[in-house]
Amino acid sequence: MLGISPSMALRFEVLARHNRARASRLTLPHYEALTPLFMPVGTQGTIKGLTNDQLEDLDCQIILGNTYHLALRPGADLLDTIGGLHKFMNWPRALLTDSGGFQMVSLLHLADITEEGVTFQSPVDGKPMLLTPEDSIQIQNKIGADIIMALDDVVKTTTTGPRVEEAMYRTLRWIDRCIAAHSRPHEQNLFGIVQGGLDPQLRDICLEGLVARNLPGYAIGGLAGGEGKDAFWRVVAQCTAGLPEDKPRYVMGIGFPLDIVVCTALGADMYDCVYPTRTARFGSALVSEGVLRLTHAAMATDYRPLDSSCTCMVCKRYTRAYLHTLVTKEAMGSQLVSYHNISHMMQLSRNLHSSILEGRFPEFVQSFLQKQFPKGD
Ligand code: PRF
Ligand code: ZN
Repeated sequence: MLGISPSMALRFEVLARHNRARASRLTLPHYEALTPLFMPVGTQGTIKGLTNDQLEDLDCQIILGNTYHLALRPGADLLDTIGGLHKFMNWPRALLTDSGGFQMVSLLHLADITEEGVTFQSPVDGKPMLLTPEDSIQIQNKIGADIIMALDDVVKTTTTGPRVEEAMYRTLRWIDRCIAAHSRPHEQNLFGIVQGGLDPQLRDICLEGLVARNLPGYAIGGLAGGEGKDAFWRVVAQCTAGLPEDKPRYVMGIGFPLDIVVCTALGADMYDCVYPTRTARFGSALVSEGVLRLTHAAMATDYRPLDSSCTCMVCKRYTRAYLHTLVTKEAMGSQLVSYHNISHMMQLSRNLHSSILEGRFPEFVQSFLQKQFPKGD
């Protein structure tokens, strides 16, 4: 055991390492999770197309909710009254909620950020509304997730100039408002989010500021927004190097298997993305070789399973040809491909964990890359 966090709501034990990669046990109030870990996203308190039983069968350990969506429906006070989102959706394992600002800015083009908070037009009645760091934390305290995220000022990674610096300093000012507003530090873990765009100096200032606050965990934000892979990996490498060894590190919005493998090699532990379920609804299955387009005409007469190396319920029972006739037409098509895709992501998480634990991480990465990029493609 290389490190145990002093926080009462979280214990983080690094079980094994290979260079910067770690295999860990993350003990949260509702679940003991193993990392590296992909966390499926359920904005409205549901992972689209999957039941809680299926999520448990698939070994999902932490699932995501979103403050902005849950505050609109069913509403924070209703969740508070019935004892939180765990009870409302009857999910016994861990939950994580994002703070809402990023979703508002990326979903609502009318959102605007000021020092006070994020202002936006209500999608219900069009009235202007404001989400402050205090509001976000208060709502997340009512939702009751195991991990809650600070409200951050996020700019697109392709943004340059003084706006990037402003957003980073504002994120640092807001973290203190979030910490002060957090009323349940012994039941819920507040993670800070490192911003600073692609600028190493800004990232360093943010890292230093957040690490000084001694939070139970840290996220790396502001990535996966259209920047090049080299820039993305450079920022992740800088952030993981600057974050404490004995705290979990979460790269937000990352869901391509290749990115998860690379970020894990760089020392990250947790990931989330809508990609596996969203791409399923558009007819794409994640397989060992990459992505299988089920809408392709050739699939109509392909009687193999989605992935011959997958042992999931969908691969045991259904053919590509059958799924080809369902996808993009029948709800069941999206549901079955989502099931397989989440199974694929959880299998990837387990493979990363066990290969680090068993001292064969380089071999795992090599075989992963060989399948995805055969013969130097
Ligand atoms: N901040 C928050 N949520 C996020 C991100 C972020 O930077 C990203 C990465 N762009 C995904 N989700 N709060
Ligand atoms: Zn499968």
